[in-house]
Amino acid sequence: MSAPAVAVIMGSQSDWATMRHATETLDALGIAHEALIVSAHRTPDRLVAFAKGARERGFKVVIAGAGGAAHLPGMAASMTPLPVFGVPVESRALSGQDSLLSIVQMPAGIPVGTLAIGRAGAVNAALLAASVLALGDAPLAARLDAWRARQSEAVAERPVDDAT
Ligand code: RP5
Repeated sequence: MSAPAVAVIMGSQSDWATMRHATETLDALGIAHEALIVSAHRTPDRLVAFAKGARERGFKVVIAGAGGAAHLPGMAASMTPLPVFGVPVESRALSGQDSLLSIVQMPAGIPVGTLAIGRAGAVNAALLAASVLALGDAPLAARLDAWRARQSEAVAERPVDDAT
């Protein structure tokens, strides 16, 4: 694979169980990526260094997952012109509603494309990143089309008993 096009950052090791679904989806599409723990409040200097240097390092898209008072995606977006997709991680206290609201409610001027809470959001963040990258990458566009076709083919026409 070539240099990583997507950075998958997360606020804590505890976010990895959710964010690994983003990296697995990127793997399935053959998109080079790098996963990093970058905490907005525990490692603020690491966040500044990452976000300010992300474009120069060659990243094209940033996926940022965090839970609770989830300021990581918004802070990252404030320091990079790259598209930032935010994944609200399901929190123990409020089931991720705190994460969702703190990521989605960005004031006008600094956008964060916010996905669903948890695994669905992580998978869809990767698919959105793929869509963005596919605009300038015909082979990737073909892989994404094939991925979606396989997904459609996997859906049975009729329900069956005891399907898991
Ligand atoms: C946030 O706090 C992280 O994104 C994580 O979702 C949450 C809890 O972190 P830990 O206490 O599990 O490290 O910064």
